[in-house]
Amino acid sequence: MKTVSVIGLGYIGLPTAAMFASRKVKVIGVDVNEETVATINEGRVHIVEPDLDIVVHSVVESGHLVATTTPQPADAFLVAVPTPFKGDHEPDLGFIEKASKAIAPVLKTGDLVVLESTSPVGATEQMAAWLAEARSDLSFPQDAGEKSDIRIAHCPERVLPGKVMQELIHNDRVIGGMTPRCSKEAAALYKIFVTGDCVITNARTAEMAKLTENSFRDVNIAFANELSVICDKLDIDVWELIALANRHPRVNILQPGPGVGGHCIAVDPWFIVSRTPEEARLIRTAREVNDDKPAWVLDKVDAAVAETKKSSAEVSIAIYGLAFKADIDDLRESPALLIARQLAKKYSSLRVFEPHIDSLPDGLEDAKLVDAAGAAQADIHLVLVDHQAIKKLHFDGIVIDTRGVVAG
Ligand code: SAJ
Repeated sequence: MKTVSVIGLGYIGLPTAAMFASRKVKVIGVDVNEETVATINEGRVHIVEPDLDIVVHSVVESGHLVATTTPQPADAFLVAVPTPFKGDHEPDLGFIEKASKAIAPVLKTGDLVVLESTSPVGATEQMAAWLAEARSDLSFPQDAGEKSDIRIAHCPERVLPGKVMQELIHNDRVIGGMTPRCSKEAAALYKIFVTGDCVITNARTAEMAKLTENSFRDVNIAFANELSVICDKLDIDVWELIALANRHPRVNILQPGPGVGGHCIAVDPWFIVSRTPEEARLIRTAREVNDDKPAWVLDKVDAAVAETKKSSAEVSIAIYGLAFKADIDDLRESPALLIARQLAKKYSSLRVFEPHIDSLPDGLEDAKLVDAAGAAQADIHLVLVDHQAIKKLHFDGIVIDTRGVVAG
């Protein structure tokens, strides 16, 4: 591959672009956001991911990575744009459609287009249809099979935020080409930096594999969350219970929390539910169980406030952690943030201990960002994230521990 173009320079696209560029491939990064493009071209990053800044700085300086807002000709195009859902949990492929229409004019015979975005089953075929519609002068795999001018594949990203730069290299990749030749070319592309296996299947199975992985985790977290609610009612320490059950050689229960956050696990299972609503009963219920957990935590806080016999204006509540999971600064789709914002509407004296941020986000204007000593003086201590810095603390007074930091 002489030139690779990555469309969408976000949490997946930018690290992937940087990885190819670090292997001396010429990379054209494309993003609709001018500020993102300018930041990258200065050798800086607009997202937080360990080691990403160092690699981006070096590949921009060496000239291997250049960012732009306008697609340019390349030999391979990797589409890594968001796939959110709409109002009723229906997948929104609008960004994939826009990206397809943006790259179509610069496609040429022999090019490979890979969809990396997590997508509902059928999205790769849909992308191929959009490309074919825009370029009737070229042939595509859905019509021309192995003889097509353009090769198309789905290769879902599967990296864990916080460990992206290692997992991109070491994780196995699922490669779903629209034909065997498409798969072969996509596998050869990823082999430029992937040391894990590039396992070949078809596009629909690759799409479903990614959704299955995140649904598997969601269902298992829902099991832990449901256990935590049951144990609370039965006066059993859920953390001790899970530790005991996990001593069984074939049991491995995950950890309860204040809900499931992030941009993937709380979204992707809906892509299965929306395609097969009658069949995906367990997957839907798991989503509901996890989505209900923040409301359960809020009820616990109300009960604790009642215990203090103080009014909502008098009682002081310390919140420990706002991020969507431990030891990262990412607040997007965070159940902890959702809970904090709800509490801020009701209680006027909120203190937030979140060592990974410098200022509080919208909705928490009246709350105070405090250090551990400032949090320690509160009447109620609400632990929402198991950051290392929070695990070290000693808590006095009423504690609501959603992460098992204090117990055990
Ligand atoms: N969580 C719990 N209890 C647990 C584990 C997680 O409550 O025992 C919560 C976390 O606190 C967080 C949420 O679940 O709020 C999701 O965190 P996570 O660490 O499970 O996953 P993500 O969203 O950071 O990344 C996932 C990964 N998928 C799987 O592990 C199957 C990652 O490999 C995917 O690439 C990523 O989704 C993605 O982009 O799809």
